[in-house]
Amino acid sequence: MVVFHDNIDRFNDNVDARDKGSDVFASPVSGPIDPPDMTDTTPSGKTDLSDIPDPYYLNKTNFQNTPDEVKRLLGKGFFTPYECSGFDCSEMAAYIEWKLECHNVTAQIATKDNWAGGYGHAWVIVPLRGGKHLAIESTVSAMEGSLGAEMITYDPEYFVYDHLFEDIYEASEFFGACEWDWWNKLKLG
Ligand SMILES: [Ca+2]
Repeated sequence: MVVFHDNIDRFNDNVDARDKGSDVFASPVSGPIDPPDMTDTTPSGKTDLSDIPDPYYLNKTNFQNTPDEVKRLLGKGFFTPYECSGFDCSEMAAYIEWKLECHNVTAQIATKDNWAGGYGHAWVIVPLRGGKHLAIESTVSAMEGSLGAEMITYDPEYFVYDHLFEDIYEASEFFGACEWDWWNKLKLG
């Protein structure tokens, strides 16, 4: 539990520290970590949502659905390095969707099965005031030496997706919580 909170704090280190006091997060279900069965992303048929911490979405300082406010929330990006099939695009997208929603910014998780080279991809879409949208490519800041890289994009390819999930529950119903469980994969050091 302590380690988990430490991880959350560390994750948010680049963000306004005034929010730290409200990082009350229920402990994830304890027990063995899910076996790394990430090569197959097809739904298993049975959906277990009990792995999602409850409560999941927290009430933090309100931000607005504007590019500037989203940028403030994103900060410099991820300190936790990208790890294929461990902490990758889906965990990052889920984390960003969680963070934005906790600050009252509506966000959705988009996925595409055949993004590039046949790989699946996940990212975040934020509806803005006035009907426009921005997309967040969460992986760009996690590559070595790219901390602070611009994650917000308006590239049209980010608005073509196979699925658009409103929240972690919808995304987990479809792909299983293990695809999104950033809360299990934050590492110290
Ligand atoms: Ca959402």
